[in-house]
Amino acid sequence: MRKKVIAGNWKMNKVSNEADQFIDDIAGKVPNDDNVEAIVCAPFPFLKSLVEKTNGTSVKIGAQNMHFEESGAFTGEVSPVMLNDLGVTHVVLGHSERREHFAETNETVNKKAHAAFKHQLTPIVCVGETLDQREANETMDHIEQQVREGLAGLPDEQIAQTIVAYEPIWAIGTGKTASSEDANEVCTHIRNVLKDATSEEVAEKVVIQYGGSVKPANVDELLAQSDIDGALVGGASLEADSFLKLVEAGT
Ligand code: G2H
Repeated sequence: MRKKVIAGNWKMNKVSNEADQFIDDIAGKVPNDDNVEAIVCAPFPFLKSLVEKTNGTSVKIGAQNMHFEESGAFTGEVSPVMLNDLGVTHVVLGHSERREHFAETNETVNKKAHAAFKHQLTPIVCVGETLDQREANETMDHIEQQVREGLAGLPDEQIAQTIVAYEPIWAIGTGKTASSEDANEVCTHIRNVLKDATSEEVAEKVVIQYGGSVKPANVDELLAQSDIDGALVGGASLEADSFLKLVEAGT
């Protein structure tokens, strides 16, 4: 039985006092339930404070990106060593906004996934198709390639711990959500690709999230699907009340 994982992706939002206030508002209200995990993926400047503030609670803190190298001449970058040192537990990799604006590729995602595990970080690996790809019937092939190349070379026990987030690009921040059935069809496809790449036992352990305009009003229906094990949530994760409702839906 897979647990539900609700991850907020704040993207480039909030200032430090707003970030701290959010944690104050949810602290003590996030259920301590083995069936659901709540993660807040925040901008780098807030991570230290948020890790400290969530210490002793069931909320985990994640980053939204990182470099794959441990240190060196990479001006402006943040390494997995730094994240691990802060107590960060998760890292979003290959979000479509990073693929689109920051030249992230399956190859860099793969290097980062390896680096994440090396430094005890759980990667949330994002995959998704554009509207053009969906209309050209290329969704399944595109997703398969992103999954296979993004996770290439990881041992089975690491693949079992990887979180894969399916985010159709046309549904991100647009208010359009894939229908629960359409979202589940792709999530099932991801699990089948993982089965083929590893084994049924491993693939059944992988948490697969849906992302793209998830909100309290549609989360129940999405989480009720057979292969959707959680949500990666942007806009609706910015307000404490809304985030709490999403986590509650996972219990
Ligand atoms: C997709 C999602 C969070 P939103 O990017 O990763 O954002 O929920 O605002 O569509």
